Amino acid sequence: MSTPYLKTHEIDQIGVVTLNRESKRNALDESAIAEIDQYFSTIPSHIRVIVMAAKGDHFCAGLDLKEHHDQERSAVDFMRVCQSWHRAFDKIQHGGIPVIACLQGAVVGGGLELASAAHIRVADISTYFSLPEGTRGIFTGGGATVRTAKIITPNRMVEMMLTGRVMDIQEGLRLGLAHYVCNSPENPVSAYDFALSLAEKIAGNAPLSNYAIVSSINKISDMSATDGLFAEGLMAAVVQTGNDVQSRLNDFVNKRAHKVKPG
Ligand code: 1HE
Repeated sequence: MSTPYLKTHEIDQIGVVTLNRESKRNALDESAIAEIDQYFSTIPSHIRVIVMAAKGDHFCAGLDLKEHHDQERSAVDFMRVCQSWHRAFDKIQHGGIPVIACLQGAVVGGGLELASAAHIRVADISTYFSLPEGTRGIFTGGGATVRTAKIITPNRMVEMMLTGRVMDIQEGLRLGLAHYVCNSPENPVSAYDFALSLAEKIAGNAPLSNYAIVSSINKISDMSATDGLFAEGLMAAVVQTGNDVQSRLNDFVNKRAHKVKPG
Protein backbone atom coordinates (compact mmCIF):
# COMPACT_ATOMS: atom_id res chain seq x y z
CA MET A 1 0.00 0.00 0.00
CA SER A 2 1.31 3.49 -0.85
CA THR A 3 2.08 6.04 1.87
CA PRO A 4 -0.89 8.35 2.56
CA TYR A 5 -0.56 11.76 0.93
CA LEU A 6 -1.85 13.50 4.05
CA LYS A 7 -0.70 13.25 7.64
CA THR A 8 -3.15 14.68 10.12
CA HIS A 9 -3.23 15.52 13.79
CA GLU A 10 -5.08 17.87 16.12
CA ILE A 11 -3.94 20.47 18.61
CA ASP A 12 -7.03 21.21 20.70
CA GLN A 13 -9.45 22.89 18.27
CA ILE A 14 -6.91 23.15 15.46
CA GLY A 15 -6.67 20.49 12.76
CA VAL A 16 -3.22 20.18 11.21
CA VAL A 17 -3.01 18.53 7.81
CA THR A 18 0.41 18.00 6.24
CA LEU A 19 1.19 17.17 2.60
CA ASN A 20 3.42 14.16 2.97
CA ARG A 21 4.93 13.29 -0.40
CA GLU A 22 8.22 15.06 0.07
CA SER A 23 10.15 12.73 -2.26
CA LYS A 24 7.98 13.98 -5.17
CA ARG A 25 7.85 17.55 -3.87
CA ASN A 26 4.22 16.94 -2.79
CA ALA A 27 3.06 16.66 -6.42
CA LEU A 28 -0.65 15.96 -6.63
CA ASP A 29 -1.78 12.68 -8.18
CA GLU A 30 -5.33 11.34 -8.30
CA SER A 31 -5.12 9.65 -4.90
CA ALA A 32 -3.75 12.83 -3.29
CA ILE A 33 -6.77 14.80 -4.53
CA ALA A 34 -9.09 12.05 -3.25
CA GLU A 35 -7.46 12.26 0.20
CA ILE A 36 -7.75 16.05 0.30
CA ASP A 37 -11.43 15.76 -0.66
CA GLN A 38 -12.00 13.13 2.03
CA TYR A 39 -10.24 15.14 4.76
CA PHE A 40 -12.13 18.36 4.04
CA SER A 41 -15.44 16.44 3.77
CA THR A 42 -15.14 14.95 7.23
CA ILE A 43 -13.82 17.65 9.54
CA PRO A 44 -14.90 16.85 13.11
CA SER A 45 -17.25 19.43 14.63
CA HIS A 46 -14.83 20.45 17.42
CA ILE A 47 -12.25 21.64 14.86
CA ARG A 48 -12.42 25.44 14.50
CA VAL A 49 -9.42 26.16 12.24
CA ILE A 50 -7.18 24.11 9.94
CA VAL A 51 -3.49 24.61 9.29
CA MET A 52 -2.37 23.07 6.00
CA ALA A 53 1.40 22.53 5.95
CA ALA A 54 3.77 20.51 3.79
CA LYS A 55 6.81 18.35 4.46
CA GLY A 56 10.16 19.14 2.86
CA ASP A 57 11.62 22.18 1.18
CA HIS A 58 8.67 22.73 -1.18
CA PHE A 59 4.98 23.24 -0.49
CA CYS A 60 3.73 21.61 -3.69
CA ALA A 61 5.04 21.02 -7.24
CA GLY A 62 1.52 20.87 -8.70
CA LEU A 63 0.02 18.23 -10.97
CA ASP A 64 1.83 14.89 -10.92
CA LEU A 65 3.36 15.21 -14.38
CA LYS A 66 4.60 11.61 -14.39
CA GLU A 67 1.14 10.23 -13.67
CA HIS A 68 -0.31 12.48 -16.37
CA HIS A 69 2.40 11.39 -18.81
CA ASP A 70 1.99 7.69 -18.05
CA GLN A 71 -1.80 7.66 -18.16
CA GLU A 72 -2.10 9.34 -21.56
CA ARG A 73 -5.52 10.65 -20.53
CA SER A 74 -8.22 11.60 -23.02
CA ALA A 75 -9.87 15.05 -22.91
CA VAL A 76 -12.82 13.56 -21.05
CA ASP A 77 -10.51 11.82 -18.56
CA PHE A 78 -8.78 15.11 -17.81
CA MET A 79 -12.05 17.01 -17.55
CA ARG A 80 -12.94 14.51 -14.80
CA VAL A 81 -9.58 15.09 -13.13
CA CYS A 82 -10.22 18.85 -13.16
CA GLN A 83 -13.67 18.36 -11.67
CA SER A 84 -12.20 16.26 -8.87
CA TRP A 85 -9.70 19.04 -8.10
CA HIS A 86 -12.48 21.65 -8.21
CA ARG A 87 -14.63 19.59 -5.81
CA ALA A 88 -11.78 19.06 -3.35
CA PHE A 89 -10.52 22.66 -3.41
CA ASP A 90 -14.08 24.03 -3.17
CA LYS A 91 -14.38 22.12 0.09
CA ILE A 92 -11.30 23.94 1.36
CA GLN A 93 -12.53 27.38 0.33
CA HIS A 94 -16.23 27.00 1.05
CA GLY A 95 -16.27 24.43 3.86
CA GLY A 96 -17.04 27.05 6.50
CA ILE A 97 -13.80 26.45 8.49
CA PRO A 98 -10.87 28.89 8.18
CA VAL A 99 -7.87 27.26 6.49
CA ILE A 100 -4.35 28.67 6.89
CA ALA A 101 -1.79 27.45 4.35
CA CYS A 102 1.79 27.33 5.46
CA LEU A 103 4.04 27.75 2.41
CA GLN A 104 7.70 27.14 1.62
CA GLY A 105 9.80 26.74 -1.52
CA ALA A 106 7.91 25.95 -4.72
CA VAL A 107 4.21 26.85 -4.77
CA VAL A 108 3.73 26.15 -8.44
CA GLY A 109 1.02 25.17 -10.89
CA GLY A 110 -1.53 23.07 -9.03
CA GLY A 111 0.35 23.87 -5.81
CA LEU A 112 -0.57 27.51 -6.26
CA GLU A 113 -4.15 26.46 -7.03
CA LEU A 114 -4.22 24.54 -3.75
CA ALA A 115 -2.74 27.47 -1.81
CA SER A 116 -5.22 29.86 -3.46
CA ALA A 117 -8.11 27.88 -1.96
CA ALA A 118 -6.87 28.62 1.58
CA HIS A 119 -8.09 31.74 3.39
CA ILE A 120 -4.74 32.84 4.79
CA ARG A 121 -1.29 32.13 3.39
CA VAL A 122 1.70 32.29 5.71
CA ALA A 123 4.96 31.94 3.80
CA ASP A 124 8.50 31.02 4.71
CA ILE A 125 10.95 33.43 3.11
CA SER A 126 12.04 30.61 0.73
CA THR A 127 8.60 30.61 -0.93
CA TYR A 128 8.24 31.33 -4.63
CA PHE A 129 5.30 31.14 -7.04
CA SER A 130 4.99 30.14 -10.66
CA LEU A 131 2.43 28.97 -13.20
CA PRO A 132 4.68 27.00 -15.59
CA GLU A 133 1.83 25.26 -17.42
CA GLY A 134 2.52 27.07 -20.71
CA THR A 135 6.12 25.84 -20.72
CA ARG A 136 4.88 22.26 -20.14
CA GLY A 137 2.29 22.47 -22.93
CA ILE A 138 -0.64 22.25 -20.53
CA PHE A 139 -3.12 24.59 -18.81
CA THR A 140 -4.33 25.23 -15.27
CA GLY A 141 -7.18 22.91 -14.27
CA GLY A 142 -7.41 23.14 -10.49
CA GLY A 143 -9.21 26.47 -10.18
CA ALA A 144 -6.46 29.04 -10.83
CA THR A 145 -8.46 30.88 -13.48
CA VAL A 146 -11.04 31.58 -10.79
CA ARG A 147 -9.19 31.66 -7.46
CA THR A 148 -5.65 32.76 -8.30
CA ALA A 149 -6.87 35.27 -10.90
CA LYS A 150 -9.14 36.80 -8.26
CA ILE A 151 -6.15 37.32 -5.96
CA ILE A 152 -3.60 38.69 -8.42
CA THR A 153 -5.99 39.89 -11.20
CA PRO A 154 -6.62 37.97 -14.44
CA ASN A 155 -4.19 40.18 -16.34
CA ARG A 156 -1.26 39.32 -14.04
CA MET A 157 -2.15 35.66 -14.25
CA VAL A 158 -2.04 35.80 -18.06
CA GLU A 159 1.42 37.37 -17.88
CA MET A 160 2.67 34.77 -15.35
CA MET A 161 1.35 31.92 -17.48
CA LEU A 162 2.70 33.22 -20.77
CA THR A 163 6.18 33.76 -19.36
CA GLY A 164 6.29 30.93 -16.81
CA ARG A 165 8.41 33.24 -14.69
CA VAL A 166 9.20 32.66 -11.03
CA MET A 167 7.68 35.28 -8.72
CA ASP A 168 9.64 35.88 -5.53
CA ILE A 169 8.11 36.12 -2.10
CA GLN A 170 8.24 39.92 -1.93
CA GLU A 171 6.19 40.29 -5.10
CA GLY A 172 3.90 37.48 -3.94
CA LEU A 173 3.36 39.36 -0.69
CA ARG A 174 2.52 42.58 -2.53
CA LEU A 175 0.00 40.78 -4.75
CA GLY A 176 -1.67 38.86 -1.93
CA LEU A 177 -0.38 35.37 -2.73
CA ALA A 178 1.14 35.51 0.74
CA HIS A 179 -0.27 37.49 3.65
CA TYR A 180 2.71 37.08 6.01
CA VAL A 181 6.40 36.31 5.49
CA CYS A 182 8.22 34.37 8.20
CA ASN A 183 11.75 33.24 8.98
CA SER A 184 12.89 36.69 7.83
CA PRO A 185 14.90 39.36 9.68
CA GLU A 186 11.65 41.29 10.35
CA ASN A 187 9.68 38.20 11.44
CA PRO A 188 12.10 35.46 12.56
CA VAL A 189 9.42 33.00 13.73
CA SER A 190 8.84 29.88 11.59
CA ALA A 191 5.87 29.89 9.21
CA TYR A 192 4.39 26.87 10.99
CA ASP A 193 4.58 28.47 14.46
CA PHE A 194 3.18 31.73 13.08
CA ALA A 195 0.32 29.86 11.38
CA LEU A 196 -0.46 28.04 14.63
CA SER A 197 -0.54 31.31 16.59
CA LEU A 198 -2.93 32.80 14.02
CA ALA A 199 -5.03 29.63 14.18
CA GLU A 200 -5.32 29.89 17.99
CA LYS A 201 -6.46 33.48 17.67
CA ILE A 202 -9.02 32.70 14.96
CA ALA A 203 -10.32 29.71 16.95
CA GLY A 204 -11.31 32.25 19.61
CA ASN A 205 -13.71 34.04 17.24
CA ALA A 206 -17.37 33.13 17.30
CA PRO A 207 -17.69 30.03 15.04
CA LEU A 208 -20.64 31.58 13.23
CA SER A 209 -18.62 34.72 12.45
CA ASN A 210 -15.81 32.54 11.07
CA TYR A 211 -18.33 30.61 9.01
CA ALA A 212 -19.77 33.81 7.56
CA ILE A 213 -16.34 35.26 6.82
CA VAL A 214 -15.00 32.24 4.95
CA SER A 215 -18.16 31.19 3.22
CA SER A 216 -19.87 34.41 2.20
CA ILE A 217 -17.30 37.04 1.19
CA ASN A 218 -15.95 35.22 -1.87
CA LYS A 219 -19.41 34.13 -2.95
CA ILE A 220 -20.85 37.64 -2.54
CA SER A 221 -18.04 39.07 -4.65
CA ASP A 222 -19.34 36.90 -7.53
CA MET A 223 -22.84 38.40 -7.22
CA SER A 224 -24.35 41.59 -8.58
CA ALA A 225 -24.23 44.51 -6.12
CA THR A 226 -27.96 44.21 -5.48
CA ASP A 227 -27.80 40.47 -4.78
CA GLY A 228 -24.62 40.89 -2.76
CA LEU A 229 -26.07 43.49 -0.44
CA PHE A 230 -29.16 41.36 0.06
CA ALA A 231 -27.02 38.27 0.83
CA GLU A 232 -24.82 40.30 3.19
CA GLY A 233 -27.88 41.51 5.08
CA LEU A 234 -29.19 37.96 5.42
CA MET A 235 -25.82 36.64 6.58
CA ALA A 236 -25.45 39.46 9.11
CA ALA A 237 -28.98 38.93 10.38
CA VAL A 238 -28.11 35.29 11.15
CA VAL A 239 -24.70 36.03 12.68
CA GLN A 240 -25.68 39.14 14.66
CA THR A 241 -28.45 37.20 16.39
CA GLY A 242 -26.36 34.07 17.08
CA ASN A 243 -25.67 32.43 20.44
CA ASP A 244 -22.30 34.05 21.14
CA VAL A 245 -23.34 37.60 20.44
CA GLN A 246 -25.01 38.66 23.71
CA SER A 247 -22.18 37.49 25.98
CA ARG A 248 -19.49 39.05 23.77
CA LEU A 249 -21.37 42.36 23.55
CA ASN A 250 -22.03 42.19 27.28
CA ASP A 251 -18.26 42.08 27.81
CA PHE A 252 -17.92 45.19 25.67
CA VAL A 253 -20.75 47.07 27.38
CA ASN A 254 -19.26 46.22 30.80
CA LYS A 255 -15.77 47.25 29.71
CA ARG A 256 -14.30 43.73 29.93
CA ALA A 257 -13.59 43.36 26.21
CA HIS A 258 -10.28 44.17 24.48
CA LYS A 259 -9.99 47.48 22.67
CA VAL A 260 -9.04 47.75 19.01
CA LYS A 261 -5.66 49.48 19.16
CA PRO A 262 -2.39 49.08 17.24
CA GLY A 263 0.50 47.01 18.59
C1 1HE B 1 7.55 15.50 -9.70
C2 1HE B 1 6.97 16.78 -9.83
C3 1HE B 1 5.71 16.86 -10.49
C4 1HE B 1 8.87 17.00 -8.86
N1 1HE B 1 5.15 15.71 -10.91
N2 1HE B 1 6.95 14.39 -10.13
N3 1HE B 1 4.75 21.39 -12.00
C5 1HE B 1 5.97 21.74 -12.39
O1 1HE B 1 6.19 22.03 -13.55
C6 1HE B 1 7.04 21.69 -11.35
C7 1HE B 1 7.97 20.51 -11.59
N4 1HE B 1 8.95 20.36 -10.53
C8 1HE B 1 10.06 21.14 -10.41
O2 1HE B 1 10.23 22.11 -11.13
C9 1HE B 1 11.04 20.77 -9.35
O3 1HE B 1 10.84 19.41 -9.02
C10 1HE B 1 10.93 21.61 -8.05
C11 1HE B 1 11.42 23.02 -8.32
C12 1HE B 1 9.50 21.67 -7.51
C13 1HE B 1 11.82 20.96 -6.96
O4 1HE B 1 13.13 20.79 -7.46
P1 1HE B 1 14.13 19.79 -6.70
O5 1HE B 1 15.48 19.93 -7.38
O6 1HE B 1 14.05 20.01 -5.23
O7 1HE B 1 13.53 18.31 -6.92
P2 1HE B 1 13.58 17.39 -8.24
O8 1HE B 1 14.88 16.62 -8.26
O9 1HE B 1 13.25 18.16 -9.47
O10 1HE B 1 12.36 16.41 -7.97
C14 1HE B 1 12.43 15.41 -6.96
C15 1HE B 1 11.51 14.29 -7.42
O11 1HE B 1 10.18 14.78 -7.46
C16 1HE B 1 11.83 13.82 -8.83
O12 1HE B 1 11.49 12.46 -8.92
P3 1HE B 1 12.64 11.31 -8.85
O13 1HE B 1 11.89 10.02 -9.00
O14 1HE B 1 13.59 11.60 -9.98
O15 1HE B 1 13.29 11.46 -7.49
C17 1HE B 1 10.86 14.61 -9.68
O16 1HE B 1 10.57 14.00 -10.92
C18 1HE B 1 9.64 14.60 -8.78
N5 1HE B 1 8.72 15.69 -9.09
N6 1HE B 1 7.81 17.69 -9.31
C19 1HE B 1 5.75 14.52 -10.73
N7 1HE B 1 5.06 18.02 -10.64
C20 1HE B 1 -4.76 20.53 -12.55
S1 1HE B 1 -3.67 21.17 -13.69
C21 1HE B 1 -2.29 21.73 -12.81
C22 1HE B 1 -1.16 21.93 -13.74
C23 1HE B 1 0.16 22.02 -13.03
O17 1HE B 1 0.28 21.81 -11.86
S2 1HE B 1 1.51 22.43 -14.00
C24 1HE B 1 2.83 22.51 -12.87
C25 1HE B 1 3.60 21.23 -12.85
